Amino acid sequence: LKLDLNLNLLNFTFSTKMKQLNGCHEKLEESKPQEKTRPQHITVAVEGNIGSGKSTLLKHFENLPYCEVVGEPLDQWTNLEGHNALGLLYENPDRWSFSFNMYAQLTRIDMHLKPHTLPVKMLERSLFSTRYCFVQNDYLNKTINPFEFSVFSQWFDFLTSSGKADLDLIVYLRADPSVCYERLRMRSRKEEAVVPISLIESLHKLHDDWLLEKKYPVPAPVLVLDANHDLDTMKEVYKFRSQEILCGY
Ligand code: D5M
Ligand code: MG
Repeated sequence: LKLDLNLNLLNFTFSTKMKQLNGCHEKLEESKPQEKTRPQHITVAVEGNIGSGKSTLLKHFENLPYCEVVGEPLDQWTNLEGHNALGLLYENPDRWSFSFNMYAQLTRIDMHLKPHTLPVKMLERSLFSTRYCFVQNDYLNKTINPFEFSVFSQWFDFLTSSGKADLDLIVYLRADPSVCYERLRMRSRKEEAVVPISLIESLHKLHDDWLLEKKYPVPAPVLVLDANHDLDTMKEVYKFRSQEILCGY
């Protein structure tokens, strides 16, 4: 009986030790560093006011071997079968805001649908800023009427509900309206000669409402970068923060 009890005790101690060891093993498994999982295809939208420096950021990243840049289709906006849509918009916003934005929306879904050839696709703005910044501004200013706003919004809902316009990250270049306005004047694009600072101020507020205050749906995490610095400093910022901007690439 004594031998039997001793054997049972030995058995119990052994199995308890084994359980403890297994537990340890499980804990070790848990603490093993996880394989980095990042999606094969990333889409980053660069958002920001007119003159916030989006093109400079895109230029910085466009030569990397794993990043392709899709710029705003200004050529299409200034020459649609001979019509200068952007020029008309700024000449007479009451008359042309709806037409311009319906066309802008078409060219934007085209940017979103462009197939990836490299792991990271970087867009200059998106369907979302057209809706939550530009069209929202037109609606508030009454350069788009409620009927036009409904038509635009139903197209927007249709285009974004497919999941084809999904984003992985929004990089928000945030600069003071006075800085943006100065840059806009320096680049002297002929269509923009009539842009008043009040438009830059309204767009600044709408970008903040959307991307900081989240007053409208924000489709991806937002990385906010202070874009008030001069060109050389901004290039240093992009170098220093490129991993964050490219979602780990
Ligand atoms: O410049 C893009 C130009 O196009 C600038 O003048 C603003 C204008 N733009 C862009 N999207 C819209 C929409 N949806 N409505 C009205 N105007 C627009 P950049 O500064 O390079 O973004
Ligand atoms: Mg630009």
